[in-house]
Amino acid sequence: LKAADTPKQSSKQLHVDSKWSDTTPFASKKKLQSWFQLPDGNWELGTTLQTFGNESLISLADEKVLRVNSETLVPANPDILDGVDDLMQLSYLNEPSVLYNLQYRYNRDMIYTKAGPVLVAINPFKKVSLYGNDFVEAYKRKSLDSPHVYAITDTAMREMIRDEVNQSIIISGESGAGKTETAKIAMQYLAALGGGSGIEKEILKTNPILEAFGNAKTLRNDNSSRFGKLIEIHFSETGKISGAKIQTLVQLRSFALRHKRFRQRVLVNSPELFNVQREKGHIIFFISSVPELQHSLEEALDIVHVKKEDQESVFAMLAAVLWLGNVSFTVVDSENHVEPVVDEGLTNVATLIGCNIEELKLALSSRKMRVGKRNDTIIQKLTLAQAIDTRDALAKSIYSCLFDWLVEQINKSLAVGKRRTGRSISILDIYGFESFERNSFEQFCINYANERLQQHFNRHLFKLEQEEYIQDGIDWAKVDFEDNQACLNLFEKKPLGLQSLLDEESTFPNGTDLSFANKLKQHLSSNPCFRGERGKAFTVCHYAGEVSYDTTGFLEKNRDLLHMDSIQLLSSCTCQLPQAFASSMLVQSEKPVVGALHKSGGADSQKLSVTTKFKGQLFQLMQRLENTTPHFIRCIKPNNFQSPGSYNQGLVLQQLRCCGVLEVVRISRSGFPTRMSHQKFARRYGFLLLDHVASQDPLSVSVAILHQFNILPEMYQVGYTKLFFRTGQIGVLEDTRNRTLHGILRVQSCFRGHQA
Ligand code: AOV
Ligand code: MG
Repeated sequence: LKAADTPKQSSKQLHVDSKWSDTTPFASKKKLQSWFQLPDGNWELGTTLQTFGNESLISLADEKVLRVNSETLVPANPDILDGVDDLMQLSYLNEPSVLYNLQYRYNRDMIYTKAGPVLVAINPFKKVSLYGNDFVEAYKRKSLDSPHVYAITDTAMREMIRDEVNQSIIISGESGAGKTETAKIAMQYLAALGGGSGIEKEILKTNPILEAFGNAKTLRNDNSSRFGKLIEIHFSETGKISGAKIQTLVQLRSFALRHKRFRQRVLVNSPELFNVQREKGHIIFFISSVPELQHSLEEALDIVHVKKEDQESVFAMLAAVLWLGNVSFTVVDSENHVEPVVDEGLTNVATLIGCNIEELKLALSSRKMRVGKRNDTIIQKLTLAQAIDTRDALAKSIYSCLFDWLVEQINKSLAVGKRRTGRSISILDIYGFESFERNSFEQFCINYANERLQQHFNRHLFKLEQEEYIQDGIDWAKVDFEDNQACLNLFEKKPLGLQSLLDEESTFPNGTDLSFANKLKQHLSSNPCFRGERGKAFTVCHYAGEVSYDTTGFLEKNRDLLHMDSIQLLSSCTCQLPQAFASSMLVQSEKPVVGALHKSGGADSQKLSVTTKFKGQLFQLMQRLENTTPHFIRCIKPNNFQSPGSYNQGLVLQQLRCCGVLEVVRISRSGFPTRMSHQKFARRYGFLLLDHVASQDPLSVSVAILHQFNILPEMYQVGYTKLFFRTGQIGVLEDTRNRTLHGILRVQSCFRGHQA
């Protein structure tokens, strides 16, 4: 608090004043209060007892009195603003005030709050009674208008019909923050509003299917999606759902199937089989071990018209992937060459994919190579490490193909009919920005995607703000705005950007993670968003903060090689799915490259690099979003234990930064975030005028107030219908208003005392 804002009173008077504060309806118990940051990072409300020079004496809740530098104090909002349902209503839009407001609401099970155009959703980690038919009805009839996923979905629906423009609902947030649940809640609302044809039931059933195959149990979330998803829901002219289309973003999955002993033989219906645990910190898919879920999965597959026999094949492929993980090898010579052990695992894989057991053994333990001028084929035996990599690459490829195949089947079933209107609402559920102690290739891709989304978000907000200012005749040039284009350039620039350099290094036979890291330092060090670190690491300045990446494993993960031998094995299978997978793998391969490419000299299928594929899919996705009106939902995880009722300020703050909520606040702050109509302003503060104003129209009264209070011209703008203020300006007026009202009350009370 600036000294000028603080009424000069003795501590005795202050005591009297706070008593008043507690009993009068106009009271502002926090009028002398501000936020003080404790050493643990948490903020606490403190009362300023005295200010001298640049120091303040403050008392905290536990009656402790501290002498602090006044500049470290952050102003708190007046009481009347406790728990407002839009953060933009706060007079002081600082971090502790935002945190406090969200917590205030969260403690009362109000998990949704608006931050201007953005909906903030804090994961309750428990059932909250905010959903279901009654709520759907209430939002539909608009008898409820508190922030909610239903409300934002309703807006999207209305705007789609009113403006005839496609809409999108963009959900982001950390792992476990509630994105997938939120997406489902939005889908349920759409199904309730646009249902009728029956296709909405199919659409809702895509969730359990994709979750069964695309989710995994991780440290952060028991049901974590390992893929990004955009579902485009189409509507007929009458506003009924007519179909849908799903697009997924590369599954980012570290895959490590190691020697797990399964108790059961390959039986499609034995659920234990489909429960592979995490190992060495890597994540593997899992299908629930609960039989009912297995059953409901089959039911869901029925509903989206996956034929029974195809379902059998799906489970067979899944079992094959699992059994592959059980395949082990024995060393057969002094050069560490290996052969697969012929056991239950190996024979089951052969049976399940329909191949010859000898061919499977060969594919897992050797590599065909062409050598010499005559291109003679020789067979090279694999070492143990190579064989394990080959086995895991095969399992991973089959699994990825299986997932893509399922999405394709679902899309066929949900295909939009011929009489399409082209109107749609897309829901995007994407992994949010990640920053860990150690960040790898997965974070590199995820954070790049978020950087793109952030730009989309910024541009949209900027546009919205601009429209409102222009509508009210405000000088728009006074608002500054920062973009994250520089960081995107760092990733995307050709030939000297992070992605190009990674792809280039990945194709070099002698490229290593270290040589890649060195190349980055050599070419990018002048970029302000980049910093080389010691050894194999580098740091990127993202919009959400700095992230250091460890390049260990980057090249291998980016190459994602699969041997030609493995593809040939699949195409030789008698079962239909492996054959289809082999063809799609060949389509993906630009060209099968022979020899020389790889250190080991094997023939590998040179697929598009993962970075390139990821970027391609992301661009497609962004393109689809670009032509829509976006609505943003930011999911926040209040604690790391998936437990209800616990709110960790530091954790929430970090996410607010990462998901751009504080950026919204910043953008608004750089403009004129507080808006009040001429009428409201004149009504609220008019009584403070000392001089008579000739004209009583709201605009003249408003201007007179501004003059009387010496509000600096750069601190406000007068629009056609509203007054626009920089942050905090209204707070000053509110304080004076409150003080004056107290004064009046006190005089009245004294007067009454006299009379008595
Ligand atoms: P995510 O999608 O954001 O994580 P989920 O949507 O899977 O997170 O949510 C994680 C868990 O939080 C759920 O399984 C629920 O138990 C709980 N939860 C989330 N939202 C709600 C809600 N509105 N009401 C009650 N419980 C909720 V990840 O996919 O890991 O990035 O990769
Ligand atoms: Mg999810």
